[in-house]
Amino acid sequence: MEYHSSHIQYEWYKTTEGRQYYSAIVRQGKRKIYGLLERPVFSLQVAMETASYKLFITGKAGVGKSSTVAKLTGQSVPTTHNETPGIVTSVAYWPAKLKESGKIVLFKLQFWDAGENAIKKFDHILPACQDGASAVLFLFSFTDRPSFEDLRNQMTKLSETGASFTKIVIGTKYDQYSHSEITSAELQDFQDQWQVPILKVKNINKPQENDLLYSVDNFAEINDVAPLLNGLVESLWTKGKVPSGTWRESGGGPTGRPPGPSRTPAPSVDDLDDATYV
Ligand SMILES: Nc1nc2c(ncn2[C@@H]2O[C@H](COP(=O)(O)OP(=O)(O)OP(=O)(O)O)[C@@H](O)[C@H]2O)c(=O)[nH]1
Ligand SMILES: [Mg+2]
Repeated sequence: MEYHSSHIQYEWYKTTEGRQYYSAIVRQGKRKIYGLLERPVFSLQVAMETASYKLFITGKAGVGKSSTVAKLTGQSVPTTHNETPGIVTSVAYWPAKLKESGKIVLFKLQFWDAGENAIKKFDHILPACQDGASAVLFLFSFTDRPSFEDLRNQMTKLSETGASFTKIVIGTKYDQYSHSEITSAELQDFQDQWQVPILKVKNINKPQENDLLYSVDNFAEINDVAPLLNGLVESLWTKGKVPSGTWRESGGGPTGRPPGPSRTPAPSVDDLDDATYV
């Protein structure tokens, strides 16, 4: 999951210190669900920076956008495809410890999920999702080769609008990788060419026989989702820290646009510099 040098301590969630923080966002083995205006309450008397991101999820119908958001926010994953009729926003909080400074940052991830058919049907949906977004999550499915082949088009098209989003790619249905026609060499080529990590997700609900495990291990879900969320916040934080213009797509990516401050809106849309005392 780690890509190049990492800024996040990937194993921190397993430590005693980390668990003190993660215990604020779980209850009986499941993550707490937060409304847009809610935030976790930590019992520790520490200053913590909050880094907020608006993330727009895109990808063709049925690729697993709503399922991925459910997984990332701790909600139960839909087992059937119910087309998302408009825009659904939801929030995940994720504390992470930075490697270099040892600082603990509370990541607030606000996901904007719109059904692919709703985007085609209603003109206002796409601009609403893109407006003020820090990053776009491009989803493809490991069981749908055309969804992978179309990534290049989608990413080029978005870059041509002049918008300065961080780009992150997530492959869904990784649990069915044995049925995938996408080779690991192709994934590697794509990562190298676009200089973006490809995160992988298995949007499956916990098996019934694990109920007992979840009821006795308060961190069962944290353990399950930590590699994905750490990978995501790593990409967001890293892109935000790269000086404007030094990060660019190589190969098939668009290169015509001059580098400039608008290149890097991340890491935060609003309150990165807030010192939040909790
Ligand atoms: N096995 C498996 N199934 C998945 C995974 N992710 C999504 N699915 C299934 O794929 C189907 C479609 O998922 P959705 O999340 O509703 O798709 P969507 O991209 O939101 O679709 P639209 O809202 O129509 O644009 C559902 O039946 C999910 O259960 C995964 O990682 N593994
Ligand atoms: Mg959906």
